[in-house]
Amino acid sequence: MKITAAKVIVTCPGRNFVTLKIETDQGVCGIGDATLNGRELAVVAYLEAHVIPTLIGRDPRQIEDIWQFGYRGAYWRRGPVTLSAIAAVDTALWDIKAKMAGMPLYDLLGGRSRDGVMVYGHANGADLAETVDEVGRYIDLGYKAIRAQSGIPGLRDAYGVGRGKLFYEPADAGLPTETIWDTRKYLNFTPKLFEALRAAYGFDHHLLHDAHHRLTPIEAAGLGKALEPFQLFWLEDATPAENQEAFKLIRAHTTTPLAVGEVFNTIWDCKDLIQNQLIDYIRCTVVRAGGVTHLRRIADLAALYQVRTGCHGATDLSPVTMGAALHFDTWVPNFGIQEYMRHTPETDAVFPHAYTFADGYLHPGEAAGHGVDIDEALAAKYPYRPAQLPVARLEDGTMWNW
Ligand code: CS2
Ligand code: MG
Repeated sequence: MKITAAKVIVTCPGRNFVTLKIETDQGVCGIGDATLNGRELAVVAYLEAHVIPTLIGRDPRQIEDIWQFGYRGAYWRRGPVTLSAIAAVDTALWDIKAKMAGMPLYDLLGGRSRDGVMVYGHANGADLAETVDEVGRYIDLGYKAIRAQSGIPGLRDAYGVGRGKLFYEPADAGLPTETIWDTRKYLNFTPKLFEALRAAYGFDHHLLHDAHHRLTPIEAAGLGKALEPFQLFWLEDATPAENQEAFKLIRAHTTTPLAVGEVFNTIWDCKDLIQNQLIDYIRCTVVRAGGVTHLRRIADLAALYQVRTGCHGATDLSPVTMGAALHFDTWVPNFGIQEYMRHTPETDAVFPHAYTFADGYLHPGEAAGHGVDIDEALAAKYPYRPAQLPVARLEDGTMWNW
């Protein structure tokens, strides 16, 4: 069996997505997501110039060897561009293998470990009252777990609060929008939000929150401690994790569970955090961390330390990543939760998929492969549009983490 062709499809049904399609001499094709939000064309160039030529003529069944070739063969290891490209190839090859086997991907990985994949949705509002209402809307939609982000009094912009509600999109401009950040205002407000949410809805639902890398370790420790009475499912990206040791300080002060890793690319980025039991959930997902092949390795390391998975699932990960992640989630023994930020109907139409939502759970479906396709004719109607994520500055103009 041989790979005969591979091509990159860029489409923008409201936001940009990059998809790799691999074709074989047996007529079976597979697709993989290669979207890197705000840096899409870097991955396109990497795939087209450096990866696709090495795939032609290879046996698509040799998923492991092709992964190792992409990783070791690059010499310049790691990084989001390289690992997104490797992930796209890997996802497409697992899709092909599962289609050849006539199985949904989760069956090929080792079979079903659960009946459904618990997801969390994104509730966000301009202020506390609106955010409380939005969380209520998600409860009414059947969600068991909800992430709450709110506008902050006295701050013009806050992370996670979009113009839209069910479908907000942060990469909203051709050049980065400049937002203003104030940690003091955020720390004054956030415990009040969760106090109000628990007062309104009780303790039966899981509540989550994303600090989006904005805090120093000691500030993060203080927030975790202040949130303890409200029993969060997790506090995410409390402080940047380039320095994995920073989490020792947070951990020493709070029992609020910690989640990290949406920006990680490999097992090396989370090795110390996992082995030192400094986190509770690892956020890596298929496209960002080298595909199903590498994500499995991260999950297996995490399992040794009772760290559970919590795959990133924002809208900048295409339905192809969502589909593949749902198969992974259905199989992985140490599953925790899956993020589910809904794609727009336009995006769903470009990527017809087998997965479905019901009662707070996503189900990968029974189609052979990962169950997600691309409608190329429709994709071609939405040309690429430059779009970048915002940046953040402190009130005095200092650059901060968005
Ligand atoms: C966020 C993301 O979903 C999350 O937890 O942190 O929305 C993140 O901001 C985007 O994926 C960036 O592209
Ligand atoms: Mg996040």
